[in-house]
Amino acid sequence: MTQKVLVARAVFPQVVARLREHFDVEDNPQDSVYTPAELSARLQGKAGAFTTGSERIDAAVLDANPQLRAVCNMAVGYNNFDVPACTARGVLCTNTPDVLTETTADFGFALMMAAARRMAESEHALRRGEWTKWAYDMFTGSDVHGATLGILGMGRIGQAIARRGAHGFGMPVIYHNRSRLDPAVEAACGARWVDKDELLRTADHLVLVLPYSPAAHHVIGAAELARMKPTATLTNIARGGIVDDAALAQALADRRIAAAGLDVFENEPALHPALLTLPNVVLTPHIASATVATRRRMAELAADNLIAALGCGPQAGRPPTPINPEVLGRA
Ligand code: 8YV
Repeated sequence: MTQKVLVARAVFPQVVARLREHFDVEDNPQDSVYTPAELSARLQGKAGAFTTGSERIDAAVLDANPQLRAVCNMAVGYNNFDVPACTARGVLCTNTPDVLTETTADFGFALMMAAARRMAESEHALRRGEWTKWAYDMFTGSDVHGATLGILGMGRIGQAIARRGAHGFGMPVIYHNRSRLDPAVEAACGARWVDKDELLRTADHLVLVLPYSPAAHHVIGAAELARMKPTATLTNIARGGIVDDAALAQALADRRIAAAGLDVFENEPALHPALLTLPNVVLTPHIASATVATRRRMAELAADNLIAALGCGPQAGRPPTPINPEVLGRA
């Protein structure tokens, strides 16, 4: 009998059509955002799910759906999966690394530059008709070239941002990560490991690229913001929850740091109301991976994973990017 799968959100019709070649697909062309209870109900009878990074797959969902074999995110982040709970039940989890690295790094760099050079703030003023004359101090920001770039979290995307800074903009690059990179990789990125305190105190532009985990919750809060330079910028393209948004809004209001660029938020799509009123923050709606080509590559890779994980297609049993490969081959 054909296996059933759920596509939890609207995605490229061509990708849904590919899944239909292998599975009985319940898709979501209306793009409803399911509550946890709705998600669990829609997973009834499904062997697999194509998810997009925000659908929580935890012990309760798994126990209500013991037939589930694979959950495949169209996202590199996978904090929506309780991976140990999935592994304990033999459920394969997959994500979409690599295909979005350069696109996401481009966006992180652009957001950092937009914050440093006050692009959103000045554009809003222009649209309000406030540009009446040139002034020597009109929207003066801080330089990016030659400034010290700090990166917290030095995985694939962090390294891609480091390369842009070091090789494109002549920036000294410092980073902090639980583990130091291999010296050859450090050299290729032009980056130097420092402890977190030095990172906070030294960076002119700090970019957050670490994965979310409970241990990463509020790693940037009031105490950390207080250690940054008053001229510094903070950019977050990682996950909401890594930054204490209320503390950041206060630091921006008090000009304890100069500016921020935020693509992710604690309770997105809701924002901390203070952020919306502040001039010195550039706000974007979680779009760092959003180019047509990259979103298509992410969707195709998530589909490749789902097809292979459920024993179909040319890579049957060998999904390309498993998170918990130890479940593969279990009966
Ligand atoms: C996604 C992301 O757009 O890949 C990630 O982890 O945050 C973004 O690229 C988002 O998760 C929805 O798929």
